[in-house]
Amino acid sequence: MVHINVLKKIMCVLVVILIALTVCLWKETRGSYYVPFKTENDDSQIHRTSEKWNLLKSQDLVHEAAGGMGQMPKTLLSNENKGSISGTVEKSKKASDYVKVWDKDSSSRNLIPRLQKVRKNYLSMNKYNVTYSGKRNTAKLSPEQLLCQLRDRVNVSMIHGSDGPFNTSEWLRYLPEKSLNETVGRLGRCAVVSSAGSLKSSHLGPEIDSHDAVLRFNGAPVKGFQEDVGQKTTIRLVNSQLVTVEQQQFLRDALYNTGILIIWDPAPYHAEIHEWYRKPDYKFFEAYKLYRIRHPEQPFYILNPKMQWQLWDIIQENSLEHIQPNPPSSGTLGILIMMTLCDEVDVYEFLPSKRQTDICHYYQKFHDRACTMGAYHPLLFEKNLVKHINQGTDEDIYTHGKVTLPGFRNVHC
Ligand code: NCC
Repeated sequence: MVHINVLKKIMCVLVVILIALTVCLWKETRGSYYVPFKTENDDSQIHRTSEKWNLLKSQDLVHEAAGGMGQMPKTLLSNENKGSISGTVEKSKKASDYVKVWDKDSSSRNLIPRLQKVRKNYLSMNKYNVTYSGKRNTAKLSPEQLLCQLRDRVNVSMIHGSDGPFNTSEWLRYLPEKSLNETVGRLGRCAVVSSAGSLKSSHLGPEIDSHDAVLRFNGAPVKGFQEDVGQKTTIRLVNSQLVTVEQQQFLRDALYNTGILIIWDPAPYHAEIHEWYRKPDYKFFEAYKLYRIRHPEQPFYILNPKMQWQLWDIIQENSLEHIQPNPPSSGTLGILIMMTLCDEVDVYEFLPSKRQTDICHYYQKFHDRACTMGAYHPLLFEKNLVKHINQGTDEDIYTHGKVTLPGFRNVHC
C-alpha cells in the first residue's frame, strides 16, 4: 500500500515536469514569430532576441538559396517598436508591437535567385528608356518628408478633353464629363484591397466594408469571397494588359460593371501624351471605347501616364539600389489615387500579414513568389516605401495585413 502511494506521488511529479517542459517548448516555438516586449530595464532581453534573429536570418538564406517556395523569407521582415513604453499596463498592451513584419530596408539580395536574376534582366532591358540620374537615398527622408514629396510631386490626374490627342469631338464623347473628384465627392476612410493570397481566411470582409470607399484591382472578385475581402467596390483599377487579353473577358464579365473604373497603361519614361497615345504599351483604346458604348453610365477614367514615373522617381530616390525601370504596380498606383481622394487610407495585405503565402491571388490556386516580391514591377521597393510611411502599428500589419496612411489633405508640409 505504502509502495503504491509513493509510486502515485512519483507519477504526479513526472506529469508536472512533463507539463512544464511542454510549456517551455511551446514558448520557444512562438519565439520564432514573436519577440518578447521590452521593459524599461530590460535591454538585454531585446539584445538576446536579436541575436537569435540573426541566426534565423542565415538559416533562411540557405533555404532561399535552395530555391524553396515556402514562406516569405524572414530576412525581409523586421521587428520594430512603435513609440515609447511607460507604465505596466501600456507595457503589456505594446507587447504585440514587437512582431515581425515587412522591413522597410528590404534588399533585393534577400530575394530568391530567380527573382534577383529577373530584376537584373529588367535593369539591362530598360524597355521604357528610363534615364534616371537623380540621387539614391543620399539623405534618408523622414516619413513626414516622404509624404510631402508624394503629395507635391505625384500629380494624380485622369486624362481629360484638353490633353493633346484627346481634344477631339470623338474623344469628348467617350471621356466622362465629370472629374473623378466630382464623381466620388469627399471621402473619409477608404480601403485599398490588394489581391494577395494572404487575404484567404482573413475574415477581413466586414472591416473592409466598414470604409466609405473601397478600391480593388484588375479581375479580383468579391462574389464568393465576401467573408475575406468584403463586397463593396467603389473603384476598380485595371491595367491595360487585362483589358486587351481576351480571356479576361473585360467586355463581358459583370465583375467590371460595379463602381468606377480606372485604367492605366505603361508609358515610356520621357514620353509626352501624344507619343504614348500613338504607341501605348497595350492597345487598349479600342476596348475602352467599346466598353463606354456598352456602359455609358458607368464612370470610366484613363489615368494620366505621367503619374507612374513621378511616383517611380520617388521610389528610386528612396532606395539604395537600382530598382526595376518599369512602372510601379497597380497596388501602389491605387494607394496614391486613394490618398488624393480620402482623409485616411487603410491598405490590406499589401504588406503581408502572418498569413503570408506564395499563393499569388486570394481567388486563384497558383503559387508564385513574384506576386508578393515583384518581378516586372519594383514591388519590393514599393513595399519598403509604404512601410516607411505607415502610421499604423506593426501589430496591425501582422494580424490584419493593414497599413494606415493619411490622405494628402491631412499631410501638412
Ligand atoms: O496581380 P495583380 O497585379 O492583379 O494584383 C494587384 C495588386 O495587388 C498587390 N499584390 C498582389 C498579389 C500579391 N501576392 N501581393 C501583392 O502585393 C500588388 O500591388 C498588385 O499590383 C498589376 O499590378 O496590375 C498586377 O496585374 C497582374 C495581371 O496583369 C492582372 O492580375 C490581370 O490578370 C500582373 N500579373 C501578370 O502579368 C501575370 C502582376 O504582375 C501585376
